[in-house]
Amino acid sequence: MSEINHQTPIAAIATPIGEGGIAVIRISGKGAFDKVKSCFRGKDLTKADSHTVHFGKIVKKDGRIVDEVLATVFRSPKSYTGEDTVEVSCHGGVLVTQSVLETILDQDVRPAEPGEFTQRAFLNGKLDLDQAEAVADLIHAKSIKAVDAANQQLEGRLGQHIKTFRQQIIDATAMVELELDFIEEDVEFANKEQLHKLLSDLNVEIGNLLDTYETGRLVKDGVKTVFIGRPNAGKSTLLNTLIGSERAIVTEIAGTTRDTIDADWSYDGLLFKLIDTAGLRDTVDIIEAEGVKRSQKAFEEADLVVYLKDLSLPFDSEEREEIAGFQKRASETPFLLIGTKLDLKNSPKNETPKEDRIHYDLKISAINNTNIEDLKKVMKQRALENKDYDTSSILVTSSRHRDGLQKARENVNRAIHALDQGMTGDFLAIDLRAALKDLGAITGEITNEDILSSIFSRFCIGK
Ligand SMILES: Nc1nc2c(ncn2[C@@H]2O[C@H](COP(=O)(O)OP(=O)(O)OP(=O)(O)O)[C@@H](O)[C@H]2O)c(=O)[nH]1
Ligand SMILES: [Mg+2]
Repeated sequence: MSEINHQTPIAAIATPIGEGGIAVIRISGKGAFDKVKSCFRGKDLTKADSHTVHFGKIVKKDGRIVDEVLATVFRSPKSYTGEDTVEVSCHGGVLVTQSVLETILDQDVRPAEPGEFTQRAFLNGKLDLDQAEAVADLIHAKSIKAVDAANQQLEGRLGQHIKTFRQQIIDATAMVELELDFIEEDVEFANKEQLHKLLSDLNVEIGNLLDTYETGRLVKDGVKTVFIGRPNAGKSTLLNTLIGSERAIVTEIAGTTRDTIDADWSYDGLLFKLIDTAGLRDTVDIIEAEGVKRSQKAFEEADLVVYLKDLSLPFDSEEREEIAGFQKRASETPFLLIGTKLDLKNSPKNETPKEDRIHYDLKISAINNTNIEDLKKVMKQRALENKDYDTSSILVTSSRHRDGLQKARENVNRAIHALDQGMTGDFLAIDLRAALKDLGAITGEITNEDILSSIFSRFCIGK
């Protein structure tokens, strides 16, 4: 554990603003106990043991009582930030909470910036940078799988991998330096093969971790799923069926949905960001045309495209081509072709003509709830297709971590190349040192103000 740096005291409301049973105000920093003591009528908090709770009253300078509270004392270094910390639990009204905070701030305490408590925890060595980021991920998580992934990172599982990689690079550097010591005598790498193997293995291991990013991204951010198809195909009806509420307007008029409509939907622990779009067709209506443009943009960014085709109607001239285009691109953007209104299709007068036979991934009726459960399964399967997905394995979920790993791998590859080319050890050492830096940036062993402020500004105030 690094030495605790006791900074000026800061305070913030740590619970959401709103009415609730209780709210918590957190105070951390140098002299935190003294500061709270000056407005707390109850036990002398400067004398209280760590991890003890004390009943008392928060009082203004003029003696007016603001609220009855419980104050929990955490003595440095055994606190979230590593500093002396008090958590004041007061009644959870908006005004009362604000008044308690203001009374504490009146004691020469500064309001905390977003994420400042966690930033102090990081600076005091309580958390690695990737663990601090996991705290934000955990708070923002919108699905159980995202919670799992954040918890793994918070436990330090990613950090462990990175530390192992760093150690391997340090070992490789030691071999290179051994060679450098003998450079005058023109000694070849005695253990060139061993070094080569070490670096190649490392290259593969970093690659394996990098491969988890595609899944990690989907787990953390959700699967951007775009419903497209002709007007009236049943896109909005399906969105409403999945989320179980009438989010999108449904009518029998083709061209009902004009703008893209988003809705979050969780299935089997995975978040889907559903996007209902304006039906694709040529139109002279300016508003509808803008909607069609937005639909096109939505599917360019999609993680999963679900094309809905009304089974009761024949294909129009361009529809088959359009579908074939999506199918061709399916290795880049997973695609599902779903036949809709199966209930109508089943009636004899709506028999599909033979030439319209095409392979559907599934046929559904949103109105009769036919095959909707299968559709949910298929959506999840297709979204995570070809992606190693094992809940127990560590996932890289952040683009910052992916970038760091990618750079490290490039530098390791450069070192391998230099070795193959018979270059001298000093060249290799440069590449290896660079790789070490790239990995160190992930866990925060090497960092700078810009990185820290961009990471901690994502946090809410009070965390
Ligand atoms: N019989 C039957 N009708 C359906 C089904 N799904 C949707 N419909 C009807 O089809 C019509 C169009 O449905 P929408 O969900 O608005 O279609 P859309 O694709 O969103 O249409 P636009 O917004 O115009 O692009 C409505 O009258 C729905 O009630 C279904 O499974 N069976
Ligand atoms: Mg619609």
